Amino acid sequence: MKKTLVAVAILGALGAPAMAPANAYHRGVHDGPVLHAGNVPIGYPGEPALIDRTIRVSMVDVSDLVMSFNPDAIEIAHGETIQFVLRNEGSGPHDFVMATPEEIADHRDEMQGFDDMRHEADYAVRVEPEETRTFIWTFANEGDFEFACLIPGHYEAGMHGPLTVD
Ligand SMILES: [Cu+2]
Repeated sequence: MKKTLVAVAILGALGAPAMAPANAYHRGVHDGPVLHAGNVPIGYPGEPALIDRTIRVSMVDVSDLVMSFNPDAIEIAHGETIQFVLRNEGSGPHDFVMATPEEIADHRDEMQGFDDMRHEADYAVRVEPEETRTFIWTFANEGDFEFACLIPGHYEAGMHGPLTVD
């Protein structure tokens, strides 16, 4: 029961900013650059030759209730191609998912009760303990996005942060 209440409270908090990225989505779909297959509002997989910057993100779990990403906020310039280097410093698997706040909320609903469900979309990566994974992403659209780990309980434990593209 307590877990349900926490989830509802967080979903409520996400409600307010949920409108802004919808505009970014429509701009990207209708007026944006030529879209690659599998493109999503936040952008598309980037080319190694076009990397502008590397961002290293570590995943930490102190306990089942205290988890985090470091850094806990990411700012990116519109059009930048980023190489992410994800390092799992924790004791269990963690996901790095980038999406609009409303997509994150939808995925969290789907994930509840499915511990083994994996998100293997272009913008979602699972990293096992002691593992490092990299991926390259081009941020084609401005907007207020979010990054998060959607394994049940991890968002509530602290694994989420704003990802701003402007
Ligand atoms: Cu996690």
